[in-house]
Amino acid sequence: AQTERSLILVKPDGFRRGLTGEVIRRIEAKGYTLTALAVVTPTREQLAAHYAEHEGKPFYEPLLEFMSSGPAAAVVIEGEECIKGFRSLAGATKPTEAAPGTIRGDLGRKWSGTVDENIVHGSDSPESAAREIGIWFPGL
Ligand code: YYY
Ligand code: MG
Repeated sequence: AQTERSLILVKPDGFRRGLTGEVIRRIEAKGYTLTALAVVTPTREQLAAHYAEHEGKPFYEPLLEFMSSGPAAAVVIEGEECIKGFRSLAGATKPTEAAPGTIRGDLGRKWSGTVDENIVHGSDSPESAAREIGIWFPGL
């Protein structure tokens, strides 16, 4: 197991609901280190880069619209296998399917409509993490 970095976003729904502290509390309680932390208002360009893999999918435009709906928190965390570990903390993509005990399972409230508002994003691989950190924290 090796030390990794992961890029976390507290999405506009989570930020609006005042859940940024709760997400950070769970990250710290798990033992991961906070490397960078910022409140960001995502631009279309940042979101298009961040979600490039989903371009053309039915939920792509609603997703970018939702992600543009207000400020978010961007966080870089560090720790042993924290990429997979944070995704375990986050739970399944759909709040209806996310297990209790996870961020999305415990706190996710919107599961109907064209886009899942599921509170958090977490990188899914070391390559994604490096790319996403470059989008939200250029130069880090
Ligand atoms: O990595 P993760 O956030 O769990 O899911 P992705 O498959 O990368 O999708 C990104 C984002 O898009 C997801 O968090 C919600 C939204 N979404 C959706 O609304 N409906 C889908 N069928 C798939 C994804
Ligand atoms: Mg993803």
